[in-house]
Amino acid sequence: MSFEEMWRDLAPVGRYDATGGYRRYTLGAAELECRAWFREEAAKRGLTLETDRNGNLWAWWGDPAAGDAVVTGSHLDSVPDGGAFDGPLGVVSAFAAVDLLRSEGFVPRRPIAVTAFAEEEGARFGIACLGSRLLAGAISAEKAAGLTDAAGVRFGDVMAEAGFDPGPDPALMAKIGVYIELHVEQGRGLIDIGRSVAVGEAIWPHGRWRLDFTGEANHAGTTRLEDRRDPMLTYANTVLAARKKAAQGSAVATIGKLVCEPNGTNAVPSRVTAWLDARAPKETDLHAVVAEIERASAERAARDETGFAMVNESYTGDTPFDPVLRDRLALLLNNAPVLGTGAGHDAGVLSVAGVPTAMLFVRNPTGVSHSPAEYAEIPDCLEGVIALADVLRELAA
Ligand code: HGY
Ligand code: MN
Ligand code: MN
Repeated sequence: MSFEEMWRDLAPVGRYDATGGYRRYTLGAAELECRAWFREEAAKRGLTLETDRNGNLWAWWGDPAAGDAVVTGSHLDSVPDGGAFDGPLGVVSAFAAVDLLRSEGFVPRRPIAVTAFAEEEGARFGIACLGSRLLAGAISAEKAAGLTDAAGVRFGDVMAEAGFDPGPDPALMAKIGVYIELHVEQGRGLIDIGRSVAVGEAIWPHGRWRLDFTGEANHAGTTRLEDRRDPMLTYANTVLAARKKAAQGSAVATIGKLVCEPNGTNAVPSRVTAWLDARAPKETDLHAVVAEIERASAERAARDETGFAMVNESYTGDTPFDPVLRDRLALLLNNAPVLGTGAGHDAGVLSVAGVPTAMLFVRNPTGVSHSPAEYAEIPDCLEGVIALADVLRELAA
């Protein structure tokens, strides 16, 4: 099966040996190599490659102008030190499913496209699913252009240099009849029910908030404790409050990224910037927990005489997948289990934009993701390819 050959080709690209994690950041060297890999795979199959204005990659089987396409894919970018499967499994499986259909002599009645969306993780420019949000008009080109990476480089400049002109693409959106995203399962579910493939139910409401803590830089040795305005103290309390409020409020909250300025061992910081990732099965719970975290932080900032501000950077409400499509695929796939997920996906963005969308999850024995330890067994991955081929055959016949 072509899956294993593609998997082997892609595995070393952007892998950071010291951690075993992947560092594939949009339009960085490793991700450009992933793009070259996608182009080669498309060319090998005689698929027509299209790179849209937002840097999303499309490999067409059939004439896209016919419309009502069956589109399937995922993303090739990673979180810092992410695993091998989150994203690439969906893209490799899509190419392998096309191979399987072709080996049977299947001729699709609708165009089929394999896709890879840009900046799904938001690891470089901070907003997840940036490529699909731009495509769907869910974020303005102006707002996206101003996003900056850790070095302060603007998304607008990087994209212009690469020859892209980010913005909504309603004509391309109109060509998508249905979108199917196969993805490695994130979280434990399938291993406990002894199945290798699940169908997606919905994506939890989730969002990202930037937290700005400001204080007064001072000497670590000569400044009395009572004279300090230390933003690190307020920040530290916010981390503890986030965990406590999430636990009390049926949500999850994570602070996994922070920037400390000036970041000196012997200096009380002047500013700490951190990012809150909060999610919950119920939208009302999510809003309540985020409000609680904001209140607790503001109270602590008053005590510490520091400044505190919280800015919502991205938000996705409750995102159910198309229920008719969901049930049709579950039935088709031998009564596959139907599982919700706390992970965001381009499929969620397209679903919110009105595209009938479904997800397939491939068993992850430990459930671990966004980590070098993320894995799926190859036999399960091959089951996923067969399931995806069954779905494409059903939808494009
Ligand atoms: O953050 C997420 O849920 C996804 O992996 N981008
Ligand atoms: Mn991810
Ligand atoms: Mn993903």
